[in-house]
Amino acid sequence: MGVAFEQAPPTLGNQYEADRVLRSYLARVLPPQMRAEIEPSLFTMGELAGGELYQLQLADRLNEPKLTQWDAWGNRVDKIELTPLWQLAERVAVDHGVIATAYERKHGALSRVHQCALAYLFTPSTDIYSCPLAMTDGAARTLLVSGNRKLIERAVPHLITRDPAQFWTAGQWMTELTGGSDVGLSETVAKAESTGHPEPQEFRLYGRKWFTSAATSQIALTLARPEGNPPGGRGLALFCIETRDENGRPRNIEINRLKDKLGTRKVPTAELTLNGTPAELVMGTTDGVRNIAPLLNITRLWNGISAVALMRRGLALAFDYAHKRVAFGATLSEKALHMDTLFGLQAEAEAAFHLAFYVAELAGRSESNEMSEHEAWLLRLLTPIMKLTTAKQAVAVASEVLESFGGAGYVEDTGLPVLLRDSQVLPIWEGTTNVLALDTLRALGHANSIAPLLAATTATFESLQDTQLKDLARATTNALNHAETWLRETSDRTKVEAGARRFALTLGRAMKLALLIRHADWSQMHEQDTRSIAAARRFAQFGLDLITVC
Ligand code: MFK
Repeated sequence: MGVAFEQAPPTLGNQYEADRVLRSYLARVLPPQMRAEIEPSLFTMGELAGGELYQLQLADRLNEPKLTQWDAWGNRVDKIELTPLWQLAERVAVDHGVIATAYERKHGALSRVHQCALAYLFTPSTDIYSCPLAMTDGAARTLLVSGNRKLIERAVPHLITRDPAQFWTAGQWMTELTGGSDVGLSETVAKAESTGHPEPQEFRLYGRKWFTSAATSQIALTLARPEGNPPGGRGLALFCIETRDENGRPRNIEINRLKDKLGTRKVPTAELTLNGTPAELVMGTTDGVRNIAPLLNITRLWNGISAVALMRRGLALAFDYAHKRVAFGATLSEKALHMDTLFGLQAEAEAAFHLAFYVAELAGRSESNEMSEHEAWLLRLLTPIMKLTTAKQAVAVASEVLESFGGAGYVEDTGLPVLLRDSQVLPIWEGTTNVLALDTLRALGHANSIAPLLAATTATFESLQDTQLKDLARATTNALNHAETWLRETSDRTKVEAGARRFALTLGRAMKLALLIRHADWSQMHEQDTRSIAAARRFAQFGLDLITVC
């Protein structure tokens, strides 16, 4: 009898230990003392992500959240039961401070980097539990900057706790039937209740929310139009809702159904009717879109961190498998073309990583009030650029990762197809590519120039040692120069709008390469490691200047 052919599956080790890019980055940006203090937390999360969580993720594959609308006695209950993976993910996230770390601020501004590193390790093994975490983080930040003492005291301690019994998640209920991008079209009405006192006013909300992710949250930040307010985003106000009463019943909220989505199947995304739901104003009776922006910017950061995390997971599996799979007489790792393909993907992921974590650094400085005016401008500009470009890369990389497994990548019980389905949400939610390309123009404001970005990037290149990197640096500044000239010389606003996506993609690629160059130079000098230089060269080969090629 011949021996049956059996294929060894890909496996994962400790996902912190195995991640050269993360470890090298942290060695550059963190003071040694801080790195020594936080490494145990990253090591533990890396162990969970490659071990217990990953095993449960594979076992939990077919489970989905369940909505029960009625109990046996005819009472409307609208309960959602989460899957075992998500129940464990919540405990792990809270126990290990995946939100709390950013707010305890034990290491000042760099606490945000620590938190994002935890989130990056945690995310790929938890089937987008990053969604409720992102919104919870964004809600905490939004409430803190709102200055609303009552809500800060009531809600924020629950959002940032390390005690699972006290933990609340927050939802972000923005999207209505009228659309997800043009939030100003929202039709939900806020009716003021007469309290007999001049202040504070109480409100009840009436309307339908069409795409509410993670509908199990204890609170939600949402937009509604106080009666008499004008149409558009300015006429909306930002409200905070406590979703359930002390008996766990929805507070005049009906969950109509859960969405049947392409991916993110563990996320209980619901259609809701608000039928007189009590709601508290967060700040002011107008300007809801502006007031909810801190939440949007935090969830966009999470989107980018999730994008690089999913790319990393796909590549960890693909590289491992390449050492196991034998075809045409050798392992795939011995095949020049297969490895060349994977190294191309690695370069994309590595460049994306540096932009996402750079935005995390800036966000941390902003939250610690350590930010210069220039950095505040950079954070505002790079957040949409980072979100839109990393999301696009995540989809492309996930698709190639599946292909690198051949047929196995197309078969559900390998656990691989979910990578592609889940990545596909990243360019859609939290602002599509085009909406964020327009937001990039909005971020430039009246100055309508990227000259400060160009100047800062050129300045970081001055200390470069490596000649190959100096060449790549020239290509980067050329691309930024080109984008600046295009913006300056295009006076027709319709043409600027039509080119906004190419403009934003160009800035994104150029900034990724700039950050990769800076890191590669450091890594060569301090770690005698030239792999980041190889990644930078490879990333540049794919093209920098999308304004000219599209
Ligand atoms: C993996 C984890 C990912 C996270 C998971 C979360 C799951 C949740 C799923 C969702 O809820 S997805 C739905 C998310 N929805 C969006 O992201 C909305 C997308 N649309 C936009 O972002 C539009 O650009 C926007 C709604 C903001 C446009 O609305 P308007 O009313 O046309 O905005 P307008 O008038 O330009 O701006 C109003 C104010 O807000 C301006 O300030 P001023 O009043 O001072 O002039 C803007 O500058 C300000 N603003 C807008 N976007 C901003 C911002 N400020 C700072 N940052 C921003 N990003």
